[in-house]
Amino acid sequence: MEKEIKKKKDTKVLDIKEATICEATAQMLKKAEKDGVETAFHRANTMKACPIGADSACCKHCSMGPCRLNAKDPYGKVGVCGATIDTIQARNFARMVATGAAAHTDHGMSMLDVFREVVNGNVKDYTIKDPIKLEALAKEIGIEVEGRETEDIAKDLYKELERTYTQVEGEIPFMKRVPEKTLETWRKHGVVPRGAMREIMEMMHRTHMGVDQHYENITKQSTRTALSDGWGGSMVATEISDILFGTPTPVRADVDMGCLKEDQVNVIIHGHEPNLFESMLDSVSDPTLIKAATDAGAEGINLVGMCCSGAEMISRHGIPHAGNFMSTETVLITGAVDAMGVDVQCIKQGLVKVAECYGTKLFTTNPRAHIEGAEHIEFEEHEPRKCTDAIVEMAIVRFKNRTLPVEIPNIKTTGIHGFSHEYINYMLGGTFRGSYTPLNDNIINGRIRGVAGVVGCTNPRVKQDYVHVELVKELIKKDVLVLQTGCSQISLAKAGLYKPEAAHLAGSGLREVCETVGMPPVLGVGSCVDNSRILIAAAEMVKVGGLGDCMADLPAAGAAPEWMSEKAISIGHYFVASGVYTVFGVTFPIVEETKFHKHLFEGLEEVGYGKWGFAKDPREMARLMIAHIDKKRKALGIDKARERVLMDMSDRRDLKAA
Ligand code: SF4
Ligand code: MSK
Repeated sequence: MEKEIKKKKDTKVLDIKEATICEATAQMLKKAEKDGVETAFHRANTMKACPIGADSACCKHCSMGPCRLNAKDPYGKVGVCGATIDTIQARNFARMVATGAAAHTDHGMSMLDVFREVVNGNVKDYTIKDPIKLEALAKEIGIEVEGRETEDIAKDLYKELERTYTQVEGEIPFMKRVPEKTLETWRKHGVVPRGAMREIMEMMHRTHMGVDQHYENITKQSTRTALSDGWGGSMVATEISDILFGTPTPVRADVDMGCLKEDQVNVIIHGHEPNLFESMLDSVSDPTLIKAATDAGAEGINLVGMCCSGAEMISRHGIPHAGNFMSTETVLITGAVDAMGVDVQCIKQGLVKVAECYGTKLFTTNPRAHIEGAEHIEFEEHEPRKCTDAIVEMAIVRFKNRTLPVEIPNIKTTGIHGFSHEYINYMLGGTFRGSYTPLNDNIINGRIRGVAGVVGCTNPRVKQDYVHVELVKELIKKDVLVLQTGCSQISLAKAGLYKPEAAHLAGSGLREVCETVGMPPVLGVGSCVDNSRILIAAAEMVKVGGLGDCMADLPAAGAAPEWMSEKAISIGHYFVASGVYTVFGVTFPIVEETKFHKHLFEGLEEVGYGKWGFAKDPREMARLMIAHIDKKRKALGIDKARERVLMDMSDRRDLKAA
């Protein structure tokens, strides 16, 4: 039964207009205040961020400390052991990279575990949905495929990809995808990743008290670790999920809280690993469970996604999506959610209390992630339906016993999602000559100014969705094609930019391309591990030719304007290491004008990588990104708009030479 909701009197008043531009979330925040329910928005409003922590000017790596340095006078003192501000910041940054990389690579390992069990015939509930991709991927990383059975190729693929984690010495398989000159830079600097387990282990060792105490050397290992995520664990997660569950193709889908249905049993899946959600899709389609729902008086079972679990499922199956990270508590305030199943990453502990207030059943499912106060039903891939059926059954019971009034914001937006890099290839080049050539041509002729990846979380320290939306609007207005993942994708989808008609918001060049191809100016490519799709797309642009020899030459930039997680730092750093100028918003965990700051924001670019940037304001962020894109256009000699010409490889080579 629902716990009695008591009004809290001590909450500092939250200015809802300043908290979010998501109307559904705002409506639910008003209801929360009426109901006396607290959310992360309220807690962020009353909890002042620790200024020393925000600057990363403290260290608690040993019990001689914790040591606090002064961000206003960074070289005025050192830690008890003598560690300088640069060592302390670089170590803290490195540990964020290591944790973020661990999260993505462990997610990828889970997908690989499922794949192995499917291939060995031990898991029957999942199958290989995309054997064409399996074969193409195997071939790409050097596995013989001619005349062989899919099962045999799959076994070899498993063994090969396992090296992404366990390889002690030598390069991991996906290094074969990296443009030659980019790989050369990494080899020169000694940062080509070995297996992620080794890189993360070494990173943790080197940041122990009294080990690596030179910020440049620490950053070198941060780079290697981040690359073992982006071109390793995350890429495995994306590719194996596509092979098992299908490679996304464009699909029309709804987003926002209006996806909930008052007269149906509403089940939300939130987290990251797609296997839980895929099994839930089977459960909600089971005639026995549908009958149980109708017997309980419901019109049916309504399955909805949130956060990155939702981003995976909207891309692959067009499953409706109720909202991003900062809406996961507020969606429960509707009273319409009968069960929420969660797995790993970005799951607020605060969900327990909100769920309790509205009688929503909250279930943890992953052995890695229990939450005190939530019921745990372990998800086991050998018998996945046991867990997901049980969640649906309990959701039906909750539906039957609903007592509190339900209030669902009548807001939802339709858009097109599911632009895998394979589909972008096909969309631009056609079935028989799928290629990124038309994209490169349109960049060379100036219709498209460049490409931006806008990704990452939402964060209650900034107005939810606002920075994402304003930044992307500004970029497309200036003819920059935007690729998106994760919570950022949902921000823009809610704002209506995933409709092809949103092309009218783009500059004339980008608009023309969008209208010709029939695509929106903003392409959603999936969840946060699917940032690997952006890496693959960028690598493909280099390989097609005409835009330089390495990823650092591309007129491209990245941003995570409302980031909050350590995974975002790992993502940011693997983009920087791959050659991309990457701008973060909210706050940056470094004291400005230190040597470490200079190293990340300038030094890395000087030796062939990309570089970090920071801006809070979306227009300033867009300005920085566009200035960088223009700088790269100039270096390529394509800074003047050209008439569209058909180019062959030798034209492209001439262009490079010019
Ligand atoms: Fe302080 Fe050094 Fe220990 Fe860190 S490692 S807590 S700086 S003494
Ligand atoms: S869920 S990491 S809040 S994108 Fe991937 Fe969203 Fe950021 Fe989590």
